Amino acid sequence: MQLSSLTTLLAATGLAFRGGFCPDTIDGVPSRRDGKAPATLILVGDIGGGMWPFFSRSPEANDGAPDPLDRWTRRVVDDLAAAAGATPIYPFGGPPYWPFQRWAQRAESVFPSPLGILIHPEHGLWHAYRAALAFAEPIGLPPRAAARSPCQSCAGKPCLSACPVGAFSGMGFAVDACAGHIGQPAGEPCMTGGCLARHACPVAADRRYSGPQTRFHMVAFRRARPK
Ligand code: B12
Ligand code: SF4
Ligand code: SF4
Repeated sequence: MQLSSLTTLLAATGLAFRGGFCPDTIDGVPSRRDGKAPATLILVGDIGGGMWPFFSRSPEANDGAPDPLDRWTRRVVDDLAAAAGATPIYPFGGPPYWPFQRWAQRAESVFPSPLGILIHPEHGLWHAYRAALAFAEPIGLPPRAAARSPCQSCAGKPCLSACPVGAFSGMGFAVDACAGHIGQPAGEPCMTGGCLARHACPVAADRRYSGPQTRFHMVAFRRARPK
């Protein structure tokens, strides 16, 4: 398959090409369904909420059953992978989880931010990974853009001081502090407007998710948080 054919298939789903790489053993990419080792792994995902109009109008988003985004992703990406001759791998469904953030750093120029989420020089913190596609054949990939992390030159690092409960103290993400806050009335600004730390980041402010998408992810996070 040519990359251009894959991007045409992706355009009909709202998902975007998120880079790719030729896996080594150390990358821990599983074998394909046909038993072959993948020659190319391509990541697909959301950029700036591009998938939202497609997902929000889907049957899964409106049937009231659990995990609508994961179910939508599986249906759409399973079909796309079958058409493209790829084996799909998903970031959800664990534990254990496939190391998508490690794979993402192999696939494109993204960097760990102080929030734990990867930052992209153009998309900022407003992107996510929905699946990986394992191809048996080598696929021509665009040259990787030379880029530096925007965090390196970010003067005040406002993301680190915006959380009302100090969930990002340099010791990782204090999930319990965050979860405790957003479960209380005082956490309503985070629930309706989105994570204040993420919103404090000045990079790619024009790619922030819409209100409904933000709220959807926050509700899903509140449900999924470790108890
Ligand atoms: C379990 C999980 C969580 C757990 C625990 C996170 C943690 N501390 O590890 C919880 C439920 C808390 C969580 C929360 C969120 N998560 Co989460 N999560 C995952 C998941 C499913 C597995 C992570 C894992 O264990 N991987 C296995 C290890 C071996 O893989 P790895 O790549 O080598 O590990 C990396 C991560 O652990 C990362 N990491 C370390 N500390 C932290 C802290 C945070 C907050 C995050 C996000 C990552 C992170 O660093 C490792 C090295 O690169 C991944 C998907 C995936 N399969 O990777 C998403 C994932 C990491 N999450 C993601 C996101 C966006 C979030 C949220 C922002 C969700 C939201 N509301 O929108 C929140 C953050 C909270 C907030 N205030 O908004 C995205 C990150 C995208 C990106 N740009 O990097 C991922 C990749 C899912 C996706 N579909 O894209 N998450
Ligand atoms: S506010 Fe600055 S340090 Fe924080 S994620 Fe954005 S660019 Fe990086
Ligand atoms: S959602 Fe709110 S409480 Fe949780 S980390 Fe973000 S700013 Fe802090």
